[in-house]
Amino acid sequence: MKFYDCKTAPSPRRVRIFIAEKGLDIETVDIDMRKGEQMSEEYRAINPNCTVPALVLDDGNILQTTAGIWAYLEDLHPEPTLMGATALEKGQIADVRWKIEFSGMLAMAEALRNSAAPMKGRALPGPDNFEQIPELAERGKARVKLFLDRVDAMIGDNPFVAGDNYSVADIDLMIMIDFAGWLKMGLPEDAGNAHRWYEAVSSRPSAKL
Ligand SMILES: N[C@@H](CCC(=O)N[C@@H](CS)C(=O)NCC(=O)O)C(=O)O
Repeated sequence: MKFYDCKTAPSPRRVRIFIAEKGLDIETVDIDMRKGEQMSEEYRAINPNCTVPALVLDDGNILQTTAGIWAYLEDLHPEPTLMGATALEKGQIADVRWKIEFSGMLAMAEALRNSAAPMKGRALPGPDNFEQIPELAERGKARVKLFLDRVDAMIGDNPFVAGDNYSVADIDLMIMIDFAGWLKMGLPEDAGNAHRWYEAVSSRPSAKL
């Protein structure tokens, strides 16, 4: 297998952390997005979406999203479970993940990609170019703030965001919060549950990756 990573981007970090939590050793190739390597002909042959991560399997099949790579590796290496052990846990983790992805990560991408100078003309990832829309940046920032204000209630008294066990939902939420730091946004100071949870997940060795 060959994992196409990018050390500076949030989505491939989700896969790096997952691989580390599983204790796997997978050959890794770094795609330098600052040099536009995700747009190269060579990489388009691997992932025509021009996005990282991607995972090339030994039989030549290629997985082209975080969710696809996670699902495949979880099935191949069920322990430690990161996507739920029971039917209910699997469903709950998928529910929480989608909320984090939609209201957190996509809102943050909307805010950043529509305002950052290096992303001028590249307001969406992928093979097609789109201009920035400043109003979307403002809407994105407002959505990120609402999301961050709600993390404390999402965690509540639970050790982890989807319940009793560490899961891909924790990976997503930690990465979303770190990603929000790019716009100097963060958890409210008085969000005690959220800070307790963040300290626990970000002190895991995998979080340093
Ligand atoms: N949901 C997709 C998102 C992939 C994605 O958008 N990756 C970003 C990096 S975080 C990317 O490749 N961007 C390419 C670009 O900006 O041109 C996944 O998780 O695989």
